[in-house]
Amino acid sequence: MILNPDQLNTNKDDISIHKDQFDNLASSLSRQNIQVDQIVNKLANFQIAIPSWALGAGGTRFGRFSYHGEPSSLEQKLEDIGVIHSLTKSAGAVSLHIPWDIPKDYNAIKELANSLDIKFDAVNSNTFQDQPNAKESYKFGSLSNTSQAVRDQAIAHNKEVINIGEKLGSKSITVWLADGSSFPGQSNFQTALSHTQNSLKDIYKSLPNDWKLFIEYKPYEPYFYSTVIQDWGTSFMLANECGEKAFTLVDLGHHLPNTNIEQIVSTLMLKGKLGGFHFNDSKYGDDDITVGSIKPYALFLIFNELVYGMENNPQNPELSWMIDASHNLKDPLEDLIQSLETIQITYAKALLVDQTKLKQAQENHDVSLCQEILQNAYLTDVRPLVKQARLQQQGALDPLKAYRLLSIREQLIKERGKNTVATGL
Ligand code: LRH
Ligand code: MN
Ligand code: MN
Repeated sequence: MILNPDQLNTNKDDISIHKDQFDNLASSLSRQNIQVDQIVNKLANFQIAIPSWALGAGGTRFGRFSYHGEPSSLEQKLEDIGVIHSLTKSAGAVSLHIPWDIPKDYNAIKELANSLDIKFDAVNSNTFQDQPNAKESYKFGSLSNTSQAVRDQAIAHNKEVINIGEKLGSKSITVWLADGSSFPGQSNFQTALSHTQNSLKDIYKSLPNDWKLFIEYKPYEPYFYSTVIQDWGTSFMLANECGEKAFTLVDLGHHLPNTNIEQIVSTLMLKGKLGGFHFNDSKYGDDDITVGSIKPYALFLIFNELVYGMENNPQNPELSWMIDASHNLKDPLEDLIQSLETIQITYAKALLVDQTKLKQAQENHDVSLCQEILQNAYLTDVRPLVKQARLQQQGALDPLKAYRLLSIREQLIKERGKNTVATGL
């Protein structure tokens, strides 16, 4: 189903109340010397990639429950992203996981993406599952495996993913390794790390000049005693040894409880080594639930550092933003709309932080004022700014409401049927 912009006149009922709310907020912010237009433009330009694996209902390791009308091909996944993008105007990119979503007809896929205003963001390799007919098994690791044959297969796969991405116009590859061990003594830490470093260097050699390599870390899962790339420090070290086109990727769910993620973000940006970002939220581990559903203030503090870095760290490249969330209870499209909304809201709040005042308060060691400045931004209801950014681009004032009013899921079920299964996790 391809959404026609005419179908978007769901804004009619809400436009006058929005205008009032926007004018009120804009005049109060202008009195604080905040450039409202600039913030609205930044919000309009902020695009977040949707991963191809988040469009079907995700599972748990105990079961997978299908959601009616799920996309069963890459084309249908792109159409779903097209729907979210027409409503939110903030999902103008897709991130493919290979081999879950290998295009069959590259030109047709590129044309479809283009017609939906969707770009190809980072491509993701997968050496955490064995593929049918694969010669070697990743049961005991991939890039870190003690067997040269397994490492070679995993390296070749990553090079193939780069080739696929090149044909689509992607400019980066994300490597996440499940490699690790579940029992003490199972693996030699130094050997595993050295193999991983050498394998990454080999992949890096095949990286086109205008590409980036993102190295994702995660402390545990699927293995429960050790993970080879367990934390940002390990990723940073590996990226440094690879070279200037290699960067660390931060996934919000990949930290032990209470880790100060905003400080990690800040350090990486200072060093020019933060390349990509995966949004989600969690209460316990890598829960991959809707962005901002559990710790919205923590997300704000992280965004505050991201905004600071984007404004003060020209040494850091533009970031690749992606939502890495999927689960099995909500309509996946509604869930993504909610995540996108929270990301935009939180970005807007971070843009309100008065950096000059904050710096002054920090220099005066006025701790209470520092906290007040952050709280003041966080407690401002910025939804009219986010709506205004969407309105400017002919998006929906309230994307979730529009999604329901337009009966999109019902139409998808009519088109695709009830018993559909998407590829992915
Ligand atoms: C690993 C991860 C990584 C994978 C995705 C499916 O937990 O965050 O980014 O590619 O999930
Ligand atoms: Mn991730
Ligand atoms: Mn994850």
